[in-house]
Order: sequence, then C-alpha cells, then structure tokens
Amino acid sequence: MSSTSATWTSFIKSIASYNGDLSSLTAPPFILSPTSLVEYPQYWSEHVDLFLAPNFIRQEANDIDAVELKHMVAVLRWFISTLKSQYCSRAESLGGEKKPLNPFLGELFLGKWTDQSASKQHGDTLLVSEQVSHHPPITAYAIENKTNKTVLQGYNGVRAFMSTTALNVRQYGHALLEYQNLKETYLITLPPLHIEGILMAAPFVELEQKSYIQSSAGYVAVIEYSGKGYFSGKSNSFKARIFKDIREAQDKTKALYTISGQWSGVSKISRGNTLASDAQVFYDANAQKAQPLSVKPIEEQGPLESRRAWQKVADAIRANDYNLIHQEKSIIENEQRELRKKEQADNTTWKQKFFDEIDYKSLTEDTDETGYIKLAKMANLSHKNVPSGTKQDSSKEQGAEEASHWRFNQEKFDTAKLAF
Ligand code: HCR
Repeated sequence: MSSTSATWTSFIKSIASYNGDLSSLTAPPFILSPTSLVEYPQYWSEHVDLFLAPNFIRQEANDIDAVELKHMVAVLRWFISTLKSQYCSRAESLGGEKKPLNPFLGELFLGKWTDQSASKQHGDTLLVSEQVSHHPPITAYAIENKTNKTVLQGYNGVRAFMSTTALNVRQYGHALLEYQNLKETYLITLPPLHIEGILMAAPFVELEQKSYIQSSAGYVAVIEYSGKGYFSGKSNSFKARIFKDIREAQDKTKALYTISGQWSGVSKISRGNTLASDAQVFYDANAQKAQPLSVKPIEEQGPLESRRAWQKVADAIRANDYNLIHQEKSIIENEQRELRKKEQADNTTWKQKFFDEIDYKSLTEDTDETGYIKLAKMANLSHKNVPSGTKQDSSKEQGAEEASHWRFNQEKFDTAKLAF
C-alpha cells in the first residue's frame, strides 16, 4: 500500500462515525483546496446576465403568461445556471472535490463583475462575503448591482454525517433575491447533498431531495435532484416544476411549467406537468461560459482578505508541501486563538463588518423588512434552526429551536466605500 492510499484509508476510518460541522474534519493534505469557503458565494453570479435578466423582461401584448411568471422562469434559469459552478467546478478544475480552507472569523472576500453586456445596461455587480461565525462556521454574502437595483443576500453553514459510502451534507441558511425595480423578492433554499466516491479517493458532489424558490408574487418552483439513474440515467439530473402557489404544488398535474435535464448539461422546458417531445432548451450549462469575478491583486488586499490571509497556506498546498501547510495553517490558527483570548479578557466580542445577526423571535411579518417571514410562510417553510428547505409541518421542525438569521447591512457597506 502506498503512503497516499494508507493516509486515505486512515482518513476514511476517521470520518466513519463523523457527525459535525465539518470544520473539525482533518483531511489529508492532497485533498485540500487552496481556496477558502468564504470565496464560494461568487458562484451565485458567474452568469451575471441571467442574474439580471428579470429586469429586462417586459409584458408583451400577446403574452399568455403574467409578467411575474416570466420573471419566475428567468429566476429559475439563473438558479440552475449557478449549480455547475457551485457544485462541480472543483471536480472539473482540480480533478475531484476538495476540502476548502476553513475561514477564520472576520475573513473577507471582495470582488466585482464588470459590465460585459453589449447594451451596457448591466453596470457593475459587487460581491462582499464575510465569515460571520467560526463555531459553527457561517459565511454571509451579498451580491449587489446598483444600476439595476438587484441584491442577492444570504448565508450558509453546513453539517455533515457519514453513511456507509457517502458524506451527507445538510445546508443551513437561505438566500433572498430582491429586484427592487420589479418590487419582487425570492426566497431560495439550499439543497441537501452528499459526497460520493470517497472510498475510491475520487470525491464528487451529488445533489439530492428538493430545494424551493418562492416568489413574493406567489409562484413557487420546486426543484427535485437526483443522481445517476432516477429521472434520466444521468448524473446531476433535476426536475423542476413551477406552480401558481404552494397549494397548487400539492398536485403535480397543476404545474404551469416543467423543466428537466442535467444542471451541469442541457435541460428543457415545457408547459404543464410533463416534458413534451418538442420541448425547448431551457439552459445549456456547457454553452454558457462562466464570467469569473475580478479580485484586487493580493498586494493591494487588506489583512482580513481571504487570498492575502491564506496566501502562504495556499502556496504550500499547491506545492504539495505537507509540513509547510501545517506550519502556515498553525500560524493563522494561533493568531485566531490569541484574538479570542484577548476578546475574552477585554470582555468584548468580534464585530462583524457588513452583516448583522437578527433575532427572528422579535420580528413579525410586518416588521421583517426583508420579507423573509412572509415568503417562508407562503412556501410553508420553517424559519427555525433546521436544514434549509425544511417544511413547517415536518417532524424535524417540531421542537427545533428558533434561529437567528444573518442579514446584509447596506448602510455599513455603503459607508465603508470599499475600492473593488
Ligand atoms: C461540503 C463542502 C463544503 C460546503 C460546500 C457548499 C455547500 C458551500 C456553500 C456553497 O454555496 C455550495 C457548496 C458547494 C460545495 O459543493 C460544498 C463542499 C463540497 C465538499 C465540501 C466538504 C467540506 C469537503 C469534505 C472533504 C471530502 C472531499 C472528503
């Protein structure tokens, strides 16, 4: 047995009974990614044109559909376009899923997508991502396009448990997408997933079960995921249905649209509950090039900015230098320990820069400015501390504790006048 496969075998043994927040999972160096998890929110907007598309949809005289339904179809297309970057990009670029760097409290990732539209109607789109909690690890983010008054904000954390062959991951959190000019907001839940191929040392992500997109106009999209074999015999398959509202969603035959295919490949759309033989292409993930965001050169970044803070660790990972990885990681971890000790001694706590933790116990539908409570109710989704997408009537939500949620503080962000 080579030393690599011996290390992998002992890693598998160590995660066999794993059940936790993943930050404590010690993976062998060759499975480490040089990228911090705080960078992942960039995957939400690598197709900026689709992100902004609803702003440019108009009601036409001969339209069968209400404009809000056309918006929902466009939001769903954008959402499907994010999945390849979110869940396949490491497997594609690094030859397999990797364990991202575990962000430290206060770590920041900033970047922007410059307007590349022919019409120049897009304007720039900014990303701010911040590690708002270390235990449990939570990343909050906002993606803002001021020209089109479009903001996506959200946060996520993960918990994982090992089954016989796969690492099962449950996401906590959600995203809220607001088109201020259209006066529409969308609540987006995050799908459960599992990591397959661990036993073969070739990990890859499969999405499973369902996620939801609830529009403030009532329309709801229910997206079901499956791996090889279930819907189409292909990996990364999904079937999404759009309904007039959550009540209609109880009956699949009431679907206004059905979209089916691979989120990492081609999907098609038809009206109604089944995909017609002449269904139109909905999205082709391989035909649409992702637009990477631009990030300031490392020398110009601040000390809390991810690529600058992790630079030496990332270089050591790229160089496969196991001792150096350990050495450089320990420097960051010790600094963090010292900071926490000092805060304790001074009786202070870390102040997040751009996000606030909001206690939802004290909010009602009327006082919640984001519209989250209303949207969760419309979709019959729990707003407690349960995996994203948990239904209100599910057994998991009974007895679950109330959750606080992380929200973007626009004022703090504007006042900071960051240079991107
Ligand atoms: C589970 C995961 C860390 C979390 C990553 C999340 C859920 C983070 C939020 C993004 O919006 C979407 C996303 C995509 C990733 O697929 C998911 C990661 C996949 C693997 C990684 C584990 C911590 C790695 C475990 C180590 C493996 C390779 C054995």
